[in-house]
Amino acid sequence: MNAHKILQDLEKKHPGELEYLQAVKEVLESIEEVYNKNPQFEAAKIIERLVEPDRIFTFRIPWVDDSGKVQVNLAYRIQFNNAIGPYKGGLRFHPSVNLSILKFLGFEQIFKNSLTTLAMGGGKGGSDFDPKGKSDAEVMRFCQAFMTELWQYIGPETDVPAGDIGVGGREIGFMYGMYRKLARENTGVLTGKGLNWGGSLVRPEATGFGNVYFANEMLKTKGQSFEGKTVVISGFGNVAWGAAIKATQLGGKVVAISGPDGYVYDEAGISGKKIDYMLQLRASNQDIVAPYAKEFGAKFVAGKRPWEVKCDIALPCATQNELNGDDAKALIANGCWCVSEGANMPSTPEAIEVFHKAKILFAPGKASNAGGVATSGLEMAQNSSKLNWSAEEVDRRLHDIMINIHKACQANGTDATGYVDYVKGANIAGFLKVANAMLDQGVL
Ligand code: NDP
Ligand code: 2IT
Repeated sequence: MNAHKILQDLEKKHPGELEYLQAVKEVLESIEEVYNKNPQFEAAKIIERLVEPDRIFTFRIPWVDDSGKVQVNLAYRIQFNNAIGPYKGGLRFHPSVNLSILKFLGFEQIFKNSLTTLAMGGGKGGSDFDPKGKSDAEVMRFCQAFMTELWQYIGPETDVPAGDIGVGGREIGFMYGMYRKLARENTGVLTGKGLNWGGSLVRPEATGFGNVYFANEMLKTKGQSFEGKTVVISGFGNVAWGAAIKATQLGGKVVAISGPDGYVYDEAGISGKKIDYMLQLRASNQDIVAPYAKEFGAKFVAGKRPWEVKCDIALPCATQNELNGDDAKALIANGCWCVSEGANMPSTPEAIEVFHKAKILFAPGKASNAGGVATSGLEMAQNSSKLNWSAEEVDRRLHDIMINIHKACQANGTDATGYVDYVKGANIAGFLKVANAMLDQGVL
């Protein structure tokens, strides 16, 4: 494989799809050496078959808002690769959603799902619908309209969507209801369901918990733990919330969270009731974190990201490319020595280079945020067997999965000096399983 040549071809075919090209470039660079050592991959054109999705569905969603006006949104479902299991991945509702963003997310999902050790392929979908300022009734009508189109492409053994930015329990509920009505069946076709209708305990917390479990494994390699450490988190959504709970439980002090409007600095630590308040903020559909500062007498820094706050551990949990090279330098200058991504691709390539040069602990999202989709896989297992597991059982399995992903990264990413390049490790381990499955199954 000539990674440079493949990228050049992709740039020509998909000009302007910056996030997608960024995600592909990172994987190609990480796996090039292993790929070229195994000529069977080249002979089967594995990489050419992996970088393009199996198929993309694009559809239009008309719906009626509360004032009686007709609104039209655009939506997609990308089925990227199902060599090791049904397509699996979230749905994102955010005005920024476009094909490039969903293709990057779907591509990353292939390797992430492979790392979980469970049988799940990669997929992603969503819409440019903006939940901000919408009433519950509007969200319901949109979700129902969305599902009247999506339902024909998905199924419990075919393609199993879940939540992502802008899609939480409420949206999954509205979509599941419509699917059930159209398909006339009750199955585990979506994950992140409510507990009364097939959901799994711990799924809401799982991405954030998993991220902290992964970070803890990294800290252990240095004989350290979360105890007494200062933690900065970006975002205030589902992932940030779970990470704040677990980091606090393990003895860390979370001093910052953020939103598109700026960040909150709470020197006393964001714990207990204050973490519960994050849920209220999200449910308000207002898209701002500032009210936290007022409620709890903390400092609000408008228009800034939290990477200027002094910390030991940073957990970026908001969105892609939210931490650039300068932010990375600022973190390191302030003493940060562990960064574990809860979001998908939050660090730019320049930021990752800064972390690697400084030899700090750095975990890429496809490894460290895999706990969310892994627990979706556990929800699917419970649905198939028509059983519910206890919170302890799910959490134990999630914890084991994160420990195993950490081991896989170490096994494939440790260099001659003993430094672990978790990006390389995650990409190689995730890739090999899928590539070998594709080889076994012939040219498809
Ligand atoms: P939520 O919608 O619950 O929260 C998303 C957070 O990111 C919010 O704080 C949101 O603020 C902020 N955000 C979104 N877009 C932007 C933007 N363009 N600029 C600045 N801030 C932004 O989503 P999740 O917590 O579920 O998702 C967060 C990240 O974690 C995403 O990268 C997602 O892909 C990833 N992830 C999620 C998993 C899950 O299970 N939910 C699993 C694995 C990864 P606002 O909405 O106000 O813009
Ligand atoms: O990015 C992700 O892994 C998710 N949004 C969760 C996907 C899932 O199927 O649970």
